[in-house]
Amino acid sequence: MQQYDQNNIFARIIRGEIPCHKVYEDAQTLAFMDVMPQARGHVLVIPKCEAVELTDMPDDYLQAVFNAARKIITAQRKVLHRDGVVQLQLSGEQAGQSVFHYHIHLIPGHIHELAKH
Ligand code: DGP
Repeated sequence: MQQYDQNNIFARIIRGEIPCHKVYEDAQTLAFMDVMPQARGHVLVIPKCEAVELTDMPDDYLQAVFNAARKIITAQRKVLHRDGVVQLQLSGEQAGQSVFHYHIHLIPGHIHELAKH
């Protein structure tokens, strides 16, 4: 299991040390455009707490992340006129996780259209 690194790239984005294209923020979550999008409108939702993956997530942050995801999916459908949204979350290096701060990918389109996953 990966230890939480306070200097991981998403922790630095939360602290404002690295810029991002923000699409949503509240007290417990932040959502921004993925820098390597698998499809147009690819958004990442992250909690503002120290969690590497799902098993580290406190209940209230988990709820907040999914509440934010629900709002973003509604907006993606409205803006992009696409019904399908792939919701993807990789837990652990062996699953392909590359940034070790919990995040959900919200990727408009069909799973077969994704370049990487
Ligand atoms: P994963 O493989 O599930 O850990 O996905 C990590 C995602 O994070 C990957 O799709 C690219 C994205 N990413 C990595 N670094 C940055 C960054 O500095 N800014 C943004 N916006 N996205 C990043």
